Amino acid sequence: MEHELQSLEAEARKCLHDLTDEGQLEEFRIRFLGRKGSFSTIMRQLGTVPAEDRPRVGQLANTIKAEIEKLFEAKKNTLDAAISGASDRQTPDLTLPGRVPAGGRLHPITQVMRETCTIFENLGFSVAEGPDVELDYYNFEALNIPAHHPARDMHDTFYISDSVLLRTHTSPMQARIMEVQQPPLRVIAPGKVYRCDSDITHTPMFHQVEGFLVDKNISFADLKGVLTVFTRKMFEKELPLRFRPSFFPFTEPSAEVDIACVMCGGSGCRVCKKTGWLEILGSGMIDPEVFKKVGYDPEVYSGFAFGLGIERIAMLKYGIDDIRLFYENDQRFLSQF
Ligand code: 2NL
Repeated sequence: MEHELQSLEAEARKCLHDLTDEGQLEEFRIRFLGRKGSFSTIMRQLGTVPAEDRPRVGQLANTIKAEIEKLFEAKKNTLDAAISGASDRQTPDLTLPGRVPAGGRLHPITQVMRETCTIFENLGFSVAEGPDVELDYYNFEALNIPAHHPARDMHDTFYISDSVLLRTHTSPMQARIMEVQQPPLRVIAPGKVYRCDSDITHTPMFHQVEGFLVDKNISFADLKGVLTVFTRKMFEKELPLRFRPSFFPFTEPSAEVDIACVMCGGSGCRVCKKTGWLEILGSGMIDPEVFKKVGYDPEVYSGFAFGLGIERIAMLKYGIDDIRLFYENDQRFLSQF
């Protein structure tokens, strides 16, 4: 019996050492330590051992069983640790669909702004940016709009002090450039402008690109050529154009430029108010008074200038009827561009 106990111990040790998963561990427990397991079976036979040997054999059986139980617990702990460690570094499931990262994109106004600048840069214009907070002088005086001139009313100006304001257009930058550079010049000034006005076609801040070209012998034909190229590139088709007489204090003669309605093609609809035309920008030949203020001789130089609203171009290009959509930052709107 002692011999049997010792070989059982050796076998249990070997099995415990070799087993590698929880299933085998459970099989081991049932086989050696369970109620019908090897140790229980031997213990039940203790009665057949001669009485004088019984205490010694019984003690040996208890010691061996306790030892195997201790080894069993230790093995169980190492297996548990190995399993929880393994679940932390499971191999990736390569059959799962990938997660699409949320991609950002440029705001539609930024897109149209950049597109506008690129078209003019390709025509040889350079880009100049200036301050949003301007002097009254450059915003009005230098552009032939003296104090109390009725044109000041049209601008709904935000004043910061008597002589400082938020620019109402980007032409002040162009007056600054003409002051310090001599013709020939081809410059556009993109940027934010501010007017105290708010409804479905006006926001208190919007974006403009204004441009001018000054050289000897510049005529209205040059203005028509440059603006025709611009509209055709921007709207990606050979749209009919119309130059309609207008008035700006800094240009003479002045013209507003219309394109055939992008919605109805010219037959008349709600968007073009049944006229068949959409106004897209203002332009004209630079007034000799502006040249005199910056020290150019109007007898030598002539030039044209224009100003366009980026929001207006974007609304026409994409068929948007409320300017405020650009500034609500609704992802459902923005993700369409
Ligand atoms: C409009 C009209 C215009 C200009 C802007 C300009 C600049 C200089 C000299 C003369 Cl430096 N003119 N800019 C000229 C005509 C029209 O804008 O309706 N803009 C949205």
